[in-house]
Amino acid sequence: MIVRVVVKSEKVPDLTLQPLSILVLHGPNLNLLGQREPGIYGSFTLAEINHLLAAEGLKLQVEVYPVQSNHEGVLVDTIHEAFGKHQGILINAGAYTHTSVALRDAIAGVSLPTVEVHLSNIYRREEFRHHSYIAPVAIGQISGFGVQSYILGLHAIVQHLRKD
Ligand code: CA2
Repeated sequence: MIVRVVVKSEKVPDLTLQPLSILVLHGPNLNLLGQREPGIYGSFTLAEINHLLAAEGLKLQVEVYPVQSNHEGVLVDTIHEAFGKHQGILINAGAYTHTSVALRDAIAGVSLPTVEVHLSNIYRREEFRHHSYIAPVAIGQISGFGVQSYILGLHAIVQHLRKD
């Protein structure tokens, strides 16, 4: 599912800043956010999270390009297509975090800086969520801050890409 979110700013843009496009990848079941399990994942819907990211992107002068899929192969294809199109990836791979060598290889294959995010603190949950196949190929991981994990992750990737 591809959602285009347009937010307008009245701030004067800083023309010295490098224009950036960030792929935001949401993995399986994250389309259910806001409808079930608010105790674990909060009450924001995925559309609201994408809207918040677009608004934050506007402040940072970056375009965010959100994609959600429940299919591992679609996520792999989207990562491949990101090469040459986006400068970085913000990913919540959902349950594929803990299972997918294919996603890990795709991220390693495109060599795009990637930040892994999770709404919940995966280390405070079941043992099987403590291991991430993504973490070794990501520049960093943010876990446990609800929707703020995404906002912090966006700042982290932009900071990484714009560092001198
Ligand atoms: O905390 C996270 O962001 C997770 O990536 C969420 C995944 C989970 O498998 C990871 O271990 C941690 C699950 C996303 C499922 O989202 C739902 C939302 C509402 C209702 C049911 C599932």
